[in-house]
Amino acid sequence: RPIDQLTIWDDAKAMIRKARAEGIETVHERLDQQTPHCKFCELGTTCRNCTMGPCRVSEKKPRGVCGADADVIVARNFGRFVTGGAAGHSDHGRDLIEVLEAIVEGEAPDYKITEEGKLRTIAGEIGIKEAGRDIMDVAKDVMECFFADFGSRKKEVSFLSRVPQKRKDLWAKLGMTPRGVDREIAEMMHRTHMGCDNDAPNTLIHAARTALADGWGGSMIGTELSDVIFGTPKPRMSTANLGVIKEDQVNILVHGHNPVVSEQILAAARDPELLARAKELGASGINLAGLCCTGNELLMRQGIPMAGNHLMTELAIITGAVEAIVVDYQCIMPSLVQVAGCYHTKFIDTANKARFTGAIHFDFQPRTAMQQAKEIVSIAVEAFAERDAGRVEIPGEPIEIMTGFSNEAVIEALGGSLDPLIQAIVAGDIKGAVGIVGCNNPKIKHDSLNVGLAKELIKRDILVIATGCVTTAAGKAGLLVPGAIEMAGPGLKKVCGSLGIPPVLHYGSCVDNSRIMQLCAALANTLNVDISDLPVGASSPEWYSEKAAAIGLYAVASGIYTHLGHPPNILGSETVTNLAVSGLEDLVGATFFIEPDPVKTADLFEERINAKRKGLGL
Ligand code: BF8
Ligand code: SF4
Repeated sequence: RPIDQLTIWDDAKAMIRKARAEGIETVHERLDQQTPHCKFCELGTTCRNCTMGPCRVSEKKPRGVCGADADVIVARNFGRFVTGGAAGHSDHGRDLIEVLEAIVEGEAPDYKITEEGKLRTIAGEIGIKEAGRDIMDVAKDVMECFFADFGSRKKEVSFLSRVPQKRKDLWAKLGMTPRGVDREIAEMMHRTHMGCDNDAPNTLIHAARTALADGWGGSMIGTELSDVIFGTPKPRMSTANLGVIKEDQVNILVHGHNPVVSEQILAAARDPELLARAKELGASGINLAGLCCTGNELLMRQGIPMAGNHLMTELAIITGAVEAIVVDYQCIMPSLVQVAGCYHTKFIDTANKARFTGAIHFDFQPRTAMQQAKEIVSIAVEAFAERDAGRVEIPGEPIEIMTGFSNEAVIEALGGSLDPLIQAIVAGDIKGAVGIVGCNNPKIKHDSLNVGLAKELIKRDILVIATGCVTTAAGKAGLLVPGAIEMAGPGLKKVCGSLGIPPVLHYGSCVDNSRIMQLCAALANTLNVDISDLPVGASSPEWYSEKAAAIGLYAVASGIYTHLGHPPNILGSETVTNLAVSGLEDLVGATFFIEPDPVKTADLFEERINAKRKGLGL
């Protein structure tokens, strides 16, 4: 396909052109090779859950060998899909609990409890006594409570304490209360074994429960403990796009999700000895930049610049100026090893659960974190000598962005409570809010919908909250600076202008969608209504991953009207599709809607928000 159809960005276009000139294959060529995709798989009507099959069902052959019909097969496939996402986020959350455990046990010399106050607040929220107790004792109890959230002995995960009672009662009635993270994940694998849950709606209810265990369990634990250990984000300025890669420096890109690794790489990149060695080799410094969600983690807390989102990861290496790409897990295209192999770039993986053939491997551990991080940075520094200056091309100048909007920071900016925000909503200056979250997908022109929808919404005085890969898109479009109020409607312009904040707020990585859930719950609790009564929405316009599906489903199950730019592989079942786009309204007070056009999407959000405002008497 012509380059102009692939992306809206000049930096991306320049690098795709360079890749083609140098004969390097990217995601776009591979998508072309894979198109057309299998029609049965697209519809969700294939099953490989046993060896009587695999089966493909259709009108002509409506049942698999075991007798499962399209409804059962689609529901099982979607259930497992969501569960994969919930497992990814939640296992990331578990890694943070393990770091907290190592801190408590004195076995993580390079990590500490940075936010004692936040840890005490969390303890209070989950029913652990903290007043007058030593912080390490509190940390131990919090750690044990969160580990227990993963098991099966609890009636509900701890952070359900944040959820409005009405919503909790509804979940209890529907059998949707998340009891334990691992429990719901394991139960979904059980239910979808041949001969178990053969009632599509029942399977989907459990899919929602598994997603809720992610949103109010694993992800929320991940976010909150990351804040406790690395600091709660505060507003600050940074930059984004490939221009953040520096021609005269050793460039290290961190990619993946977990700040446990990337925070240590950042600290090691500031080591004076390594800096001296970099200078000896002719570099003027060591430059760290982020990709995807671990980039968001470092951006939110440390202001580290963002090189790009999902579809920029291959292209960042193609600048020819990247000495090392250091990855942990999730959303790391295996192709990066091959792309790195076309240059002097070292590809370094750090997690035993996410190894890449051909990578330099580190089994990154809390006990040895800094020493390992220094070794990794040293590999990058030495690679500078191998760089081929003739192949370096860094497109574009970095764009300014404002980041660091945690709920704590927002409340502080509002003067200590959510009241001014509620007043702005009541007055109609802010009509409502939509979280735009998630990914890129090469099937959709890169960032066209992410940016298009954000612009359309702020024009209509709808505040946008961005996380995940949407962040970089919004940033590059100039939407993450206070000056972006010029693109907003008059009400939003007035409110954001007076607070000095952008009309699109960067709320963090994908696990940080839990911050948005917490904000919605807090608003609902303040107003004494359910989350489904709020004038809010969620969207993932260019989503691709299992994790995005889990996020979408926990948003809907929490009562938030949720947009997807393209459908999941469920259209082969009318029952499942109808439930997703309409039937869920009666159950949980919200549905999914699928719409590829950003203007129509904004219309639908506006309609919904106006209806919710009316419901609240506004
Ligand atoms: O968790 S937005 S492409 S990087 S899945 Fe992945 Fe999607 Fe990016 Fe982060 Ni989220
Ligand atoms: Fe076929 Fe049923 Fe086995 Fe699936 S579980 S592969 S539909 S026989």
